[in-house]
Amino acid sequence: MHVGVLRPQTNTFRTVLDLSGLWEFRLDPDDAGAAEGWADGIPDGRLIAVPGSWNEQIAGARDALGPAWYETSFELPRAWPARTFVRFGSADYLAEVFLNGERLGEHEGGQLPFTFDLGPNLRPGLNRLVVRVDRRLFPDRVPPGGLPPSPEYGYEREFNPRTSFDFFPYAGLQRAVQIYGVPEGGLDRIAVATALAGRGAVVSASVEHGGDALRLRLGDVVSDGEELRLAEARLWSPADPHLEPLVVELERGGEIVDRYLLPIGLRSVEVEGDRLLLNGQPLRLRGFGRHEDFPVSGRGVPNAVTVSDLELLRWTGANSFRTAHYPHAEEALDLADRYGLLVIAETPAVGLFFYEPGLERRQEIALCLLEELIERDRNRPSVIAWSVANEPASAQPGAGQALRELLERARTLDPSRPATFASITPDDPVLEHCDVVALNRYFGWYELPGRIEEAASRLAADLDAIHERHHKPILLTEMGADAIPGTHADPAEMWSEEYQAALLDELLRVAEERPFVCGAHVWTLCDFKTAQAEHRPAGLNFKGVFTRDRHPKLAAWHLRERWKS
Ligand code: BDP
Repeated sequence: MHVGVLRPQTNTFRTVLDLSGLWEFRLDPDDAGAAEGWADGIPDGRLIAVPGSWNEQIAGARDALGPAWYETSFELPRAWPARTFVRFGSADYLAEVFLNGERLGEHEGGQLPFTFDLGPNLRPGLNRLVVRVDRRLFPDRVPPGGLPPSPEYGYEREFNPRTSFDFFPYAGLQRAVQIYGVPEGGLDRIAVATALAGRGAVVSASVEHGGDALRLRLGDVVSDGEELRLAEARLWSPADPHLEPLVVELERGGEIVDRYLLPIGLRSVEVEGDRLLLNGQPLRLRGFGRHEDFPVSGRGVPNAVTVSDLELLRWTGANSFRTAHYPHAEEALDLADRYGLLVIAETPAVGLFFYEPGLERRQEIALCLLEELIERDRNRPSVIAWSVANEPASAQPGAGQALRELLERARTLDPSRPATFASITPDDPVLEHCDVVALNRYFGWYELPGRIEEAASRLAADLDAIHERHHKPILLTEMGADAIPGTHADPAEMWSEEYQAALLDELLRVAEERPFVCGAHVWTLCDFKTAQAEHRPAGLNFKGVFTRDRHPKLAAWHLRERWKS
């Protein structure tokens, strides 16, 4: 398997064939498919849309977590580049891939792309691609699951299916599957670093390739080699999200043999004392934690939903979001780059706990997924920080070492961005290892339910104490209240739209009054599906300020009023 090869694009040297459409599909609840030879073709399949989760497409399959098998076939056109790969945008959770009956390999972890070289197994004419996807919940997976609720496992609520996280474990091929062709010895990996220098900027591209000379172009500026200097730089920022089309060209024997177009943004992110700076100016993030979730398509949200979500986010006046609790579709980040939205990019490591079973393996996978995320998103100006985990059980013995390892790995792989994790642990001992302190706080909901004023004072005291101790910028990564759409109460009462709006008003005021709070994210943009639990009416988390079908609740209007004016 290849990680980190370039996202496919079509140009004179490269070609993409998108396999989105209807595939053959069959659930395999007895896990008998491998022994019965389904890798060579699925008997008695039915049709399913790819991309998309299988849980709501297939009647009765809501809680089926696999394994399940997918099959399609494709034929390459005559004019096709020398080397051929398949790329899966996201297979949740474990995918085993077969081409014409030959096993190409497997990939573990949802929401991150992976590729296989099809070379030796390709045939003229039709090629059959079969994928086995397994989304069962086990303690040694990331995120973990399959355990009874217990403080040791970091989760005390009973869900069915047994997730140790608060979102539905949608399964399947949830993003595009693409066949793509690239030239022999072409560009393989591009990692761009930008540094501002006076009025100008230096763009350095670290490139893996099989050619003998490299050329970078940015508009009229051309440079041979891996570095390009701009005398005047127009910076990327939320106010002016200016993207520069960096063209990387590869030469061999005096001829251009490959080319890649990468839109980049010139900007800097730094932590200075208790401030988070973008291009030297203090940032105040306002926005949301966002899930990828929609009826029927599940976690495989169509691009139309991605566009609409980011439109809604901008409608409220937000300037940022966190990709909770896993990497979001590349199209979401394309939009963020274009619109100047600031992104905290999170790995799939939600619900980490630091006891057996599965301890060592979870850590290995978490490190691996972090690496894959950074590889995928490192060239994006919108991404301003890495979140290596959400709500790990950071008070447990061993947590400090494991989380430090994740944070340090992020900084080693990418020294240009702060690293953090979203913490729920009171007096979290690991915060000192984060560049920015990120806090999830549920005052006024799980703690101090129904008590808006006390919730605001508690938040104020908590923020001041943490600032006093750590002297770092603090980002509130989550706060909120469930509001069942259409539920009203005066005086405001839990579960009503009034309560959600009033609580957010108060908590945001507390955050805004503190200059060391570099931002606040409301949990969450839209209502989303969860596994079944006594605290999740209708199998939904209602903390969205928009409904699951994307209509504004009262809180959305309040936020718009606050953030737009
Ligand atoms: C936080 C989690 C988030 C949940 C939220 C909630 O980070 O995934 O959805 O609580 O309970 O603790 O609504």
